[in-house]
Amino acid sequence: MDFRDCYGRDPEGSWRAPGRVNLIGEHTDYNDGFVLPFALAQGVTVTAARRDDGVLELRSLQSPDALRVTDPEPGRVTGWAAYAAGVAWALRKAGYDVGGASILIDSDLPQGAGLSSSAALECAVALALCDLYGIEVPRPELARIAQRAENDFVGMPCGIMDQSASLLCTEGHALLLDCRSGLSAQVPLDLTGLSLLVIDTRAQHELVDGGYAARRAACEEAARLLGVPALRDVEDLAAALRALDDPVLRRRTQHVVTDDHRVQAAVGLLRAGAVAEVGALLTASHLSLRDQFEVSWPEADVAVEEAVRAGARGARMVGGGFGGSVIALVPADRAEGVRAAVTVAYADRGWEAPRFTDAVPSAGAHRVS
Ligand code: GAF
Repeated sequence: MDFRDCYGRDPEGSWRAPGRVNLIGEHTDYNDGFVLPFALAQGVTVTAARRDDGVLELRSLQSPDALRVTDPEPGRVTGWAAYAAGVAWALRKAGYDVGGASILIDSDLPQGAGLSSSAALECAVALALCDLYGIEVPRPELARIAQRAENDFVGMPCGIMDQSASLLCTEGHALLLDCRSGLSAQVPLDLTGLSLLVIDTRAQHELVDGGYAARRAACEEAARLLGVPALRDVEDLAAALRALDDPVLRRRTQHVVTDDHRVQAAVGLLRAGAVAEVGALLTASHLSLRDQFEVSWPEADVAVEEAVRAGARGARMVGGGFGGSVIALVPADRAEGVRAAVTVAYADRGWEAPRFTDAVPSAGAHRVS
């Protein structure tokens, strides 16, 4: 089925926005900290044409639903369509006069695998609407508009990482983003001799359901008690941990502050060409996410453990947690062994077989035709 089959006319163009893997710096974005994601080759493609009646028509090759949204308002649109309609709403709220459109969505990103399929959808729609209506929005601002769609229209209190990764990443690089200032730098990610294996643990994640929001609220409460604007501002971790009475808030703070440090350390190693050395930081980040931030899940812990046992230089869960994917940094000649070890460990436990993809640091969102 193509655009013509759906809408009986030709499209005006196609736009593609990638999913992401975050190399390191998890749950640091909404603490005004640092992240280091890169864009995947997999993503969401939107094919679209303007409509002159303001209506948004939405179809997806991954869903049987056909939706017509006449007046996008929070709460009125649910499911996958809310991410697309939310972007039109957020663009209009930001003062950009985007009109209606017929939109066909296609994706080769697994949903719920923690690879940011929602942000990819938002960013592809955002680019399409801006281009169709001849509106130029700087990409960092477009990322904030897409984030607003997710925060205020979908109701998921995410940070700015995923939308920034989808819009700002470049091929062969990771994106060092300062989530407070919005300043970013491209950091070369040369994987020669290494494989960055994405292991879809097949435990689906659902971030709208409360665990993510609870983590965010705990971080904000810790910052408030410590008298700093955000956990990024904690300079003396030991003193901060002594000052917090609540052991849960102490654990959350410890994770955020140390993961911010790990981002800086990883950037130093990448810039020095010591990519394999980043592995140890990945595993340290995973243990922190498991034990201090408490967002890991059994399939991720087993994947990390088995990958490292089979020769990965390091591995960790990626994204918000509670399900999704793990990445493992593996010498190329050990990649087969790692896949086999994780597959056997899952089979032994009676779990659904994991899926593997080699991550290739790819281009950010762009017009395709
Ligand atoms: C999810 C969110 F959408 C991001 O903003 C980020 O907080 C991430 O979880 C955790 O690092 O992907």
